[in-house]
Amino acid sequence: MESLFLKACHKKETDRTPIWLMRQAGRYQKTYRQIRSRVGFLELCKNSDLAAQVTVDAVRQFDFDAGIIFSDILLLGEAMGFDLSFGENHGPRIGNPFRNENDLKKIHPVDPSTSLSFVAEAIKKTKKELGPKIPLIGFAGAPFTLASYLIEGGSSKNFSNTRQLISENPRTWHGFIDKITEGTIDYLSSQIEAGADVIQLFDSWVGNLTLAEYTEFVFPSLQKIVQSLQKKVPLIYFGTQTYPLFPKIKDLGFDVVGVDWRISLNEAWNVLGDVAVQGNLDPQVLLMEPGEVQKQALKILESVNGRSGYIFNLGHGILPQTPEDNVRVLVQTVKNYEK
Ligand code: 1CP
Repeated sequence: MESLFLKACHKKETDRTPIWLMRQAGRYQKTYRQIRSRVGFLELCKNSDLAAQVTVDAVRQFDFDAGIIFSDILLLGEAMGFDLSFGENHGPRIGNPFRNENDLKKIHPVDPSTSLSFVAEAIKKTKKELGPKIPLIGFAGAPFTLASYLIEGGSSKNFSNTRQLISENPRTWHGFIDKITEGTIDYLSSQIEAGADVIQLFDSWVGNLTLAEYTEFVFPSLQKIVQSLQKKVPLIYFGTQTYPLFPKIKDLGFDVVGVDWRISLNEAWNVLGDVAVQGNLDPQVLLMEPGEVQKQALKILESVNGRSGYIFNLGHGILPQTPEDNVRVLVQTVKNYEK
């Protein structure tokens, strides 16, 4: 029988709302921090036994309706020849950021069966552990968001180097994003082959672009990805601050679109039309009293008003300081809510 989560991706009716959370396997969890005290982050991603364990731990400890494979969007960048590191307490660093046309020649073609084989292995192991009832989400960064890390050399506030490349050297930008897109399609295909039931594309920072920039410099790469993977498994597109881009996002044909907390689900549906939607609890709410967590979750569920094609999630990743018990309260609230 099809799981609740897959039914919701397909906009079918469900008895209750499915729930999983972004960054559900991570630093807010005691068991995760214990593993990370022994093993570096990249080492953890590349050890398929441990990556599977971390994925499954989150599902079991909190009773989520879906798992997401433990990995990171930057690993594809590493497979393309970028020098990736994660220091303690800081995000990704790229030792050889993308600068100009010359760097295009240095990019390695991606063969996921060799340079990223640990991801497919982790997916197979995780699927075996989770069994047929809990679907597993595979993922990659969307081309713009991955490119932004590879150009900026790490996290960024204003994406100034990336936007400069786009505006001053569009040919090089297109050359770069085309290579990322090709690698992403092969990488995601290998995840589907290994057993991923759904694919989520993370475009976390694309909301920094104008609609015109998005349309000309990002949209075609997403179209290619959707066209290549569509109909194999449901595809979810996640971004933040993307409301102004919704009129274009709508045309891409993703099965599910992520919504952050800056707009309501009904405002999102009004623009997106008849598509499944995922979101949109503010991750900050999980730092509040359990009663407030419950109240805010119910407010969202009531606004959905039983509409099919809704997946409960946060508007962005769970914050590391989130109390585990609040996550349990949230899951119970969503599961007990009668549509
Ligand atoms: O010290 C640690 O343990 C590292 C913290 C961490 C974790 C737990 C990083 C570094 N990545 C991850 C795992 C991860 N990353 C997952 C699987 C876990 C899960 O969701 O359950 C996923 C799906 C990602 C995806 C990811 N990585 C995104 C897109 C989603 C989002 O949150 O916007 C992004 C932007 C990254 C980059 C990244 N990796 C890690 C950090 C701290 C960051 C963000 C840095 C920044 O803010 O720019």
